[in-house]
Amino acid sequence: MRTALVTGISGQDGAYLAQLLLEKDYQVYGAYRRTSSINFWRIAELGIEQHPNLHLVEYDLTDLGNSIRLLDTTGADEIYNLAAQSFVSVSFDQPTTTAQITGIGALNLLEAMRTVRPDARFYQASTSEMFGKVQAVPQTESTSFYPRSPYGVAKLFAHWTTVNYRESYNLFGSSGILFNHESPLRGQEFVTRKVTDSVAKIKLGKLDVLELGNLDAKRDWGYAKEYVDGMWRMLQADEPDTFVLSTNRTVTVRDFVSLSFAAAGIELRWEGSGESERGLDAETGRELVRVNPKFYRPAEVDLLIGDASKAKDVLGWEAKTTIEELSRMMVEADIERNERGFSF
Ligand code: NDP
Ligand code: GDR
Repeated sequence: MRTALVTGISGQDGAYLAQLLLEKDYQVYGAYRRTSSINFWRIAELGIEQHPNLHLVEYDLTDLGNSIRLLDTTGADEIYNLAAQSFVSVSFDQPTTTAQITGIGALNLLEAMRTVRPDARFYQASTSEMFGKVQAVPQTESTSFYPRSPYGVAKLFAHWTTVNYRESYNLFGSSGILFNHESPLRGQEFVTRKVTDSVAKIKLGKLDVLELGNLDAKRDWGYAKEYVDGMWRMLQADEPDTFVLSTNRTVTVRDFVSLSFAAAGIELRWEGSGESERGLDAETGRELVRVNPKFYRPAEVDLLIGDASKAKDVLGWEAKTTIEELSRMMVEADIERNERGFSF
C-alpha cells in the first residue's frame, strides 16, 4: 500500500485529492493546522472524514522541526504540498505571514524531505499567479514570470526552490502551475463561490445585491476535481518536471456572473462602466450586482489563459468541464445548501 501526505487537507484541493488517493487505495495522512475550531466540512461533504485509511495529523508548515518529524513518522512515499495562505487579497495586508507560510513553508518541507525522505516524491502547488502581468498569451511552462502580489512572489520562491532541489539534490520534486480551479468546495472569499452563493441567496430572497470588485479580470477557470488528478499524474511520471494545468479558455468575472445568474433562471443586463457599472434583472430592471471599489486590489492580474498541451502529451491529462457546466454545478450546490441552512 502506498502512503501519501497531503498538506492543506482542510482546503478545497486537499479534500478532492484525499478522496482520489483513497479511491486508489493509498494510506493518506491529511495534515491540518491547529485552530480553536477545526473545520473539516469539505472532507465531511465528500463522505471521507471517517475513512479508515485517512489519518488526520496536526501540522504547521512554518515549523521545520514539525516538518521533519511529520515526514519521518508518516513515511510518506508521495508528498503533496497544498497548504498555503492562498487568498491573493489577504496577501497584500499580510505579506510577511504569506511569505512565511506560502514561501518558506515549502522550503521547510523540501528540507525535511532532503533530510529524512530523499526517495519520496514531492508535488508543489504552484500557480498561474506567478505569470502575473501579461508577458505572453497563452501562458506555458516557458512563459516569463512577473508576479503581481505578495502571494505570487511567495509562490514563485516555492516554485524555484522546488526546481532547485530537483537539480541540486536529485530529489523528485514536481511543480504544477495550476490555473484557477473551482468547485462547490471552493472557499467563499474567492470570486466564483462568492458569486454562486450570492446568486443562490438572491434567488431565495436572502440577499438583495451582490457587490464585486474588478469585473474585467479574465481567468482560465477549471474544475478542481479534475486538477487534483493532474497532480497525482505528475508524481506517477518517469521524471520530475513542471506542468501547466488549465482549460485553455478565458472569460471575464462579468461573464462568470452572467452565467451564474442564468443558471438560476435570471437573465442579467449590464449598464454603466467602471465603478458605476451595474447588473440588472433584464425582466424587472432590479439592481442585482454593483461594483464596490473596496474589492479592488493594489495590483491586478488582468488576463490568464493557459496552454496545457505539455500535460496532455506527457501525462494524458486534459480539462473536461466547461465554465458553463462549472457555474451551473456551483449554483445548484449553493441553492441546495442555502435551502438546508448550511453556510460554509
Ligand atoms: P485553500 O485555501 O482552500 O486551502 C489552503 C490550505 O492550506 C487549508 O487547508 C489551510 O488550512 C492550509 N494552511 C494554511 N496555512 C497553513 C499552515 N501554516 N500550516 C498548515 N496548513 C496551512 O486552497 P486550495 O485548496 O484552493 O488550493 C490548494 C493549493 O493550491 C494552495 O497552495 C493554493 O495556493 C494553490 N493553488 C490553488 C489554485 C486554485 O485555483 N484553487 C490555483 C493554483 C494554486 P486552514 O483550513 O486551517 O486555513
Ligand atoms: P485569484 O482568485 O486572485 O485569481 O486567485 P479570486 O477568485 O480571489 O479573484 C479572481 C479575480 O476576480 C476579481 N474580483 C474579485 N475577487 C474576489 N475574491 N472578490 C471579489 O469581490 C471580486 N471582484 C472581482 C479579482 O480582482 C481577480 O481578478 C486564486 C486563488 O485560488 C489563488 O490561490 C490561486 O493561486 C489563483 O487563483 C490561481
